Amino acid sequence: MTGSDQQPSGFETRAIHAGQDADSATGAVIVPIHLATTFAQDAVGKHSGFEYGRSGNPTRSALESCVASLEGAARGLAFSSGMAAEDAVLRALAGPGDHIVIPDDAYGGTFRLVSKVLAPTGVRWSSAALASTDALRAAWTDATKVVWVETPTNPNLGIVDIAAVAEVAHERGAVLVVDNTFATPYLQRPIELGADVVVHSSTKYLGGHSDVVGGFVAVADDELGERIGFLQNAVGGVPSPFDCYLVLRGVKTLGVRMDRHCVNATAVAEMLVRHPAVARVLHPGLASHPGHDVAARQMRGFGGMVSFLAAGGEEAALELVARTKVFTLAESLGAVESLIEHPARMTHASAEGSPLAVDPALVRLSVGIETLDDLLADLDQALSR
Ligand code: P1T
Repeated sequence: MTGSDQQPSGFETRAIHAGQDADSATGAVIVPIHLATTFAQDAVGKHSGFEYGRSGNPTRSALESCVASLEGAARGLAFSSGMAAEDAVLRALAGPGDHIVIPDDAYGGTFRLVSKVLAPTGVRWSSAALASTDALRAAWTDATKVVWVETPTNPNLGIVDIAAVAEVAHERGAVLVVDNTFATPYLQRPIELGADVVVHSSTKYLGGHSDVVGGFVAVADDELGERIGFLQNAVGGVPSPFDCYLVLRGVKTLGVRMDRHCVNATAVAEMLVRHPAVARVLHPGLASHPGHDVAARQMRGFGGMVSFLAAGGEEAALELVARTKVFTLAESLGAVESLIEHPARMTHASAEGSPLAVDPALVRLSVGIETLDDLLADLDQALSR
């Protein structure tokens, strides 16, 4: 699969080949890390498509084509972090006086961006339990321009019906943005379900190895892509060529990694349900999860994240997250190794005291792809003391 005239169609094939033709100069089968910051022009404005490294870079272009293809998007834009991607999207879509609806359990960084960075510039916002379109309708104002959805949500693993929210947003002229970080395009493709924009923290499953911070925006519409691309070039939140290479390499194995994440997470969730030290397990794969049916409909698998409430409350949660050995106590998620964390004090500390504050008994697991028995034994020993 070397010629660009061949159009690979399967997901895993596109993950490995889309945007990644063999290098025309050398035949190298892997996209080179192009470090050049500037590109020679034959005459003024006559060039290969690349002029200056902030505006565009061949390694970045390969990543952008690949992930845009996986998301079924018209255009993809790689960013230096998930937050830089979110910032560019929201600035392109909402200005002073405009109103944004965010989930009532959004990622803490999204909440901080909206409430502490955009709100002081005059952007208005409210949070709503987006699992219900009634709650979305109730939050609506005449100035609502953007609906921001995460599904599954971080860290409560709530599920939002993307197609239902898209219908409400579109009948009222707003844009639907879906943060697809937890699901990845392997498990869920929001644009096919009606979303206008998809964002990622590619630091997570896309990169997949805890060795790169990155963000991604995929848009259904070229015109919106132009606006976000203009802002990216004007502001400069671009990823380095090496970071693009790392994400591109990670994406090649996304499908096989997600399959294993899903298998391991399901087994972990089932084990936790039976454990007396656990009060409640949050995982969309459990039939008892309120979003299970919607997740089964719009996702190909239920993902690698599992959260639970420690029966002994905050103190028990803080103790057990320090006791695991295979699960490393650390922020972030979505990589091959298993991580455990305490959202109220770690990833979601910025939401403390707000309507988005997280239950202090909550523990979040990013279930990795290690040997399942080792993961189960590790959690059991941490919970059983
Ligand atoms: O960390 P960064 O690459 O800037 O991405 C921000 C972000 C956006 N969206 C979601 C759903 C996220 O989970 C994140 C980052 N989250 C963590 C670091 C975390 O541990 O939850």
